Amino acid sequence: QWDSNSDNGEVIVHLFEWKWADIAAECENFLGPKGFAGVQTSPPNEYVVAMQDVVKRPWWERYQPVSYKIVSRSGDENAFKDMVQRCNAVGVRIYPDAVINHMTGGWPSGTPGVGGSSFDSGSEDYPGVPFSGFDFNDGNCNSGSGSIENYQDANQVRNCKLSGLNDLNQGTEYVRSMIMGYMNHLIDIGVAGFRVDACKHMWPGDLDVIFNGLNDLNTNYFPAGSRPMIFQEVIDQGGEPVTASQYTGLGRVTEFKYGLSLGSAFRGNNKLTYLSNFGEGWGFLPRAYSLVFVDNHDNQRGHGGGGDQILTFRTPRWYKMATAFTLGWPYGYTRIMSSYNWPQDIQNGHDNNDWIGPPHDSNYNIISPTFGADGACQGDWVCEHRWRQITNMVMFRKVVHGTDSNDWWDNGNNQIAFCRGNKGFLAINNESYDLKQTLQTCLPAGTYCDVISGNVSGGSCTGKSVTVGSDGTAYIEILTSEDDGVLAIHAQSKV
Ligand code: QV4
Ligand code: CA
Repeated sequence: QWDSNSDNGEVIVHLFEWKWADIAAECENFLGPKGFAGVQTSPPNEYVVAMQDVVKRPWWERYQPVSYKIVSRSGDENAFKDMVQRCNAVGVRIYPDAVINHMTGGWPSGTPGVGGSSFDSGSEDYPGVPFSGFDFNDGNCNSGSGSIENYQDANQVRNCKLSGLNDLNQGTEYVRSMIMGYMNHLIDIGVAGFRVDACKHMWPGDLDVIFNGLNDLNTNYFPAGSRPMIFQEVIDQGGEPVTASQYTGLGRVTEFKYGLSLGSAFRGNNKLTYLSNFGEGWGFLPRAYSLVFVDNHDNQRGHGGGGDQILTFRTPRWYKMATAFTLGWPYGYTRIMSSYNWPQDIQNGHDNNDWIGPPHDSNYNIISPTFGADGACQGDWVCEHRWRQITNMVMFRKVVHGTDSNDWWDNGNNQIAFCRGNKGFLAINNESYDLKQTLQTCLPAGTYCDVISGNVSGGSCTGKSVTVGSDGTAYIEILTSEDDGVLAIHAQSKV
């Protein structure tokens, strides 16, 4: 359950709020050829249609399930099946976001599900599953409000409502069977695993039963006996009784300390020289159990863990440097965020527009991404995964697969470089002055294209090139005047 079930590299892209038909096309046109292992999708199940006076169709409506029917603004079950088939066909796996801790928060009676199902949040009645009041944790929650009030109390964290969301009791056979039924339906369609939402708020023992009750993967796409990859969302920044390591025996766990530490370092609040042992040496989870990322859909908008250190597409230079380091560095299974832009309205450190949903038409239908001649997304789709500096580092990670880091160099401050076996070399300059050094690249002699400043095209480099001598050293330049403070070469960027 820790293995990705993909052999197309080691990077998952979170195509946040993308429609299934658009993901299918992206797998074929881009992700397969560029070495992406898979896609984390938004929750495919039915959720509440959130229409309030100001907050209309927020992205977070998808985290309030109404039923486990495969119907959403991303498409219906047939569209989902088509996406899974087409992505698997080009080696790109699908990992849906499974929201199984809870159902909706409080909504006026008559509020519909996006697929038309009715529900009543007050009586915890969800006929679309069906779930009734017997299936929720009200009797097991010891807080006054029924919501989580004290994160120092592990019982509250699991048995009380997260932000007022009706909290399912995964301790009963019936609730387990409905959740397993939903996840097995997706497994039988052909998914490779799941991002599991809010695992911190469910008992590890219950999750163990649920995950062990999942089917082996569909043998039309995977070897017999393949188990779903599980990556559990657990925000653990230390100081709480609920910890990430309580979940590592069940599957991979999100390592939120990673993006926070990296954001702090690239913002200049820590020295890059200290990244030489980034990973277990910093108290992070063992790399075999960790899922790492620079930002995610929550903390890029101030939700969840991370605060103001998190780097996002809004700080592009640092973001590309941190992403290049993440994809170049051997620690953890990597996920990159693919976002949409929205107009922030920061008041007292809080974005009042943090709820704004994906690009949509006048009927709130999500609009499809469109692409310019250079392959970049247009309009409000940001598509970080299509930024050359990020795309090419995804391929870097695929090329250096199986190697560790070696031959670390730094200037004692914010210039660093390291090799990946004899397959790749990465250098970063986050100083206010140029990097001009002869460094060990560990690569065989020859001329290599820098995949950050350009591509390999027709036997030549559209960006910078690096000439490696017979001793593996090369003259490396990263000028502060250049677009990006990174240089990367690898075995497949040789001309
Ligand atoms: C409001 C009040 C509550 C009140 C409740 C009463 O804030 O105090 O009790 O009304 O009904 C939305 C609104 C939120 C509202 C809630 C319930 O933003 O104001 O509560 O709905 O109606 C996303 C958003 C939340 C959103 C939620 C459900 O971030 O703002 O809440 O979806 O729509 C912790 C968890 C971690 C979690 C993180 C955000 O440990 O697991 O908080 N991250 C995951 C997802 C995240 C999602 C959820 C969990 C919930 O990544 O996107 O929250 O599924 O750290
Ligand atoms: Ca719970």
